[in-house]
Amino acid sequence: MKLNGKKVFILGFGKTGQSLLNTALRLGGHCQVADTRHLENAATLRTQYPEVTFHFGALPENLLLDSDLILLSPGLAPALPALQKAKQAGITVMGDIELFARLAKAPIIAITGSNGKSTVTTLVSEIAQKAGIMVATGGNLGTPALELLPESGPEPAWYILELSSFQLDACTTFRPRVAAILNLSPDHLDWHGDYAQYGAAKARIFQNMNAGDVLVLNGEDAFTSNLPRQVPDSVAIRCFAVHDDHSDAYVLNHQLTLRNSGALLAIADLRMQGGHNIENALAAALLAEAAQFPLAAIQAVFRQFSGLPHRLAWVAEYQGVNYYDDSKGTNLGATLKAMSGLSGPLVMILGGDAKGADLSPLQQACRDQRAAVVLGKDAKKIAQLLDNIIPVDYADSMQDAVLKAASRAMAGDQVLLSPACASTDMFRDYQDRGQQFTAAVQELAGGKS
Ligand code: UMA
Ligand code: ADP
Repeated sequence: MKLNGKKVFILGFGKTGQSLLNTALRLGGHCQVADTRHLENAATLRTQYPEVTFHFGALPENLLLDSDLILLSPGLAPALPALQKAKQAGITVMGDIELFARLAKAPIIAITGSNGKSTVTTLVSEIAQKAGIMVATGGNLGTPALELLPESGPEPAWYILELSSFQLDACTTFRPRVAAILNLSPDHLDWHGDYAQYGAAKARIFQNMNAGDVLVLNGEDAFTSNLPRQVPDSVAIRCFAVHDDHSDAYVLNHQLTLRNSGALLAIADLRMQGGHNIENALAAALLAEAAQFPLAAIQAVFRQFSGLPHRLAWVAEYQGVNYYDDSKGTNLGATLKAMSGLSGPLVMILGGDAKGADLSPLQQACRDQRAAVVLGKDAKKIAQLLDNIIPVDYADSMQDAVLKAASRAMAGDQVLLSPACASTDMFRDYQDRGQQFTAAVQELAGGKS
């Protein structure tokens, strides 16, 4: 693919925008960049990329309409009026994953779903590496997909990509050879408009899959278990379902089991904790099997991998109360799973940006819990839901939230940070939120953890 002399407009200049610009320049495009923020490093950027025009603030609609190709960062919703006009004018609009798909030659394993993507992506990547197979892993997980393409030298045997609904929404020809949709629960509804469109974006992962490709689906999830009728007939579907021994991956006699290979590992030997991680392990095993990664590598990784940080991670015990960091619980589905994974009355730390979600199922889930501490943009919305159910305190910082949670907790309780919300209204990202929680808990516990 060449962009020689083409007028390319890059929208959004975060991690993805940077990778889009570098790639478009390499392909010979004449590039302009627009970002609605006023970036602090604007002057440096202009020196670093003298051939590129940068626009900060309102999107320059006229210039956009004069371009040949628009390359879109995932955070920008396609409903933006300027983008709608560009599409109507026949200008091609492409996301980073679509551009990546047109440039990459090696096959792709792609993982999406509302929750568990990063865990499953990391598991599959670790399995390949354990088996000595060269892979490049990224996407929504952190390293933008385009940065995985080698500037010179051979491509890896496989690319392993975690994909968000935003990224899939901007795909047209992208075809993974192996893919998974892990589950669906409400998230990013402010961006997509409604739940149906959010699900439709996820389903785009298989729109171009074909003969020889394998799609892994969750047989026990309301959305994914209904997808097979939409999947092209030529695609092999593999379902995981913890409780169904007619599926392709399930639990039987306390063993993770694959239909094609039999018992894989005792649940007790799976290092990751929590029922949701049994689902994640089954999904990863089916993906690894589809890519023909060896069983021994799957077993070894399942025994060793303890989970990613900020996913239901134990932080400390203080005065008989255990503190858990699930800062990556950024939507309702994740928080409900995290809550069901812990026993004992919980003191919940909730709140942030709910992204337009209806969080009312928290009422039922909090009924037998000790208390809640709420913070961030949607604190009031959550407090109103829970006010008549459990005691609710407002906090104005993470340190304040931890102190208030500690004063509500009784010996034997657990304090769980699983906010059901995005973090960026108060924190740099979910890692920053989790680190602030951990620091506050460790300070409370006097450095003991
Ligand atoms: N911007 C605008 N106008 C807008 C919105 C954003 O100009 O209307 C600009 C911002 O000012 C900023 C830039 O766009 O300068 C940010 O771009 P972006 O929001 O597309 O984010 P990136 O930095 O490119 O990071 C993205 C993913 N972020 C989102 O999809 C929001 C990262 O996932 C991903 O790791 C990275 O690409 C590499 O692929 C983060 C995420 O929160 C972890 N993802 C969501 C999730 O997991 O729930 C989908
Ligand atoms: P994602 O990348 O999709 O956000 P992660 O693997 O980072 O998923 O996990 C994020 C959070 O989602 C975890 O902290 C946990 O609370 C929850 N979670 C993980 N796996 C699952 C699953 N299979 N089903 C439901 N919730 C899950």
